[in-house]
Amino acid sequence: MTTELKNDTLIRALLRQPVDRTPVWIMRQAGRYLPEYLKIRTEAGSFMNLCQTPELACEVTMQPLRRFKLDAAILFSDILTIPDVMGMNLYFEEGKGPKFANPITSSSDIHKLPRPDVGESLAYVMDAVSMVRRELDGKVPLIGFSGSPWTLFTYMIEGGSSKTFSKSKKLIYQEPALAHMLLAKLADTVTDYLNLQIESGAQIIQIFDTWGGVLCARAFKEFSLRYLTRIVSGLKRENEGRRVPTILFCKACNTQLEALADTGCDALGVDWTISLREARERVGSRVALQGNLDPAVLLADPETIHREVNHTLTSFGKAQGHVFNLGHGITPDVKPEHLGALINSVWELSPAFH
Ligand code: 1CP
Repeated sequence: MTTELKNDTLIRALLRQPVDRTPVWIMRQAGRYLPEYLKIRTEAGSFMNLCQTPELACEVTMQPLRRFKLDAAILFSDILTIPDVMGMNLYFEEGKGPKFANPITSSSDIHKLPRPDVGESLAYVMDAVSMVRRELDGKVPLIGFSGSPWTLFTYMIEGGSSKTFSKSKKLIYQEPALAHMLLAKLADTVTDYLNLQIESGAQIIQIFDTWGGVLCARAFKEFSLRYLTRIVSGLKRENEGRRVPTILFCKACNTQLEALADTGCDALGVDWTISLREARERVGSRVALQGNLDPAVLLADPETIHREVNHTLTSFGKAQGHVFNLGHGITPDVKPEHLGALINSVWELSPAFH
């Protein structure tokens, strides 16, 4: 496996070093908006089979890179592989999102959850990481990822997706010690998992706190931020003689940007509800920023996309430390050509900002 990196624009931008254009990658760049993904997904039979077969996970990771001039690959997997190997047995019911064959129904179920040996039970993820690195051959860096402890906790306690997060919130308010026990176990597991991804070849790490924004400010600090900080301080920060930048993406957490910038991460992913100008003013030079085009812009025509890309670049302004991305994942109803238009616009417009 080569350790040479032909395009390190993304790593440089995440470390706030000079670049000659703004790097771009897209959250959920491999997925249901691509017909070639849907084909493999059907052949694989189930989403879990796709994740658990390194050859298929590798193929799906590479698909968007064949179409678009992206500055990174992101490993194809899911954040819910951790609860799966803690014994909850994850499955996806068609059109209904994630479910667990062994849901949590009592406090004693929570006590019984093990700290898994992810090197063993998630070896298929590490195999996929090594395979993607070989396939990339140093073309662009590979991003590894995990869910945050709080976001994993919500899926585990709710038994799947939720609109109200009632069970998770009841637990943190009524039984905080029990909640902390599980969150601490998740934080240590996530740290092991991410360090193994780094050792297997992941060159950048992103942590998704998709549901941090449902907590009040005080609960966010106690039940999410504390564990994000613990993970960031436990991560291996260098590998193959290169810094491994860490990105925290916390959706709907814009009131917490300063605190997130103090976790020791290199970059913050921001959603589209804040202007990059304001986000930059608030975090200063502590971290790079990633984002933050509204994913719905991709439903509009290419001229509109071009104009909105220009707005996003202008909002960040002429400075170091911007990574172009959406403010959340691309949705399945987007036409692949529209994503192509976005990426071409970033390549065309961004040199003027450097
Ligand atoms: O059948 C299918 O094809 C299922 C769709 C799908 C896909 C394409 C799921 C199920 N997961 C994924 C891949 C995935 N998930 C990636 C791949 C890499 C890439 O970005 O290209 C990543 C990074 C994730 C991470 C993930 N999974 C998050 C955090 C990111 C985010 O978008 O907020 C979350 C919350 C999940 C849970 C999950 N997995 C799948 C679904 C449908 C969901 C969401 C359920 C919900 O809305 O609560």
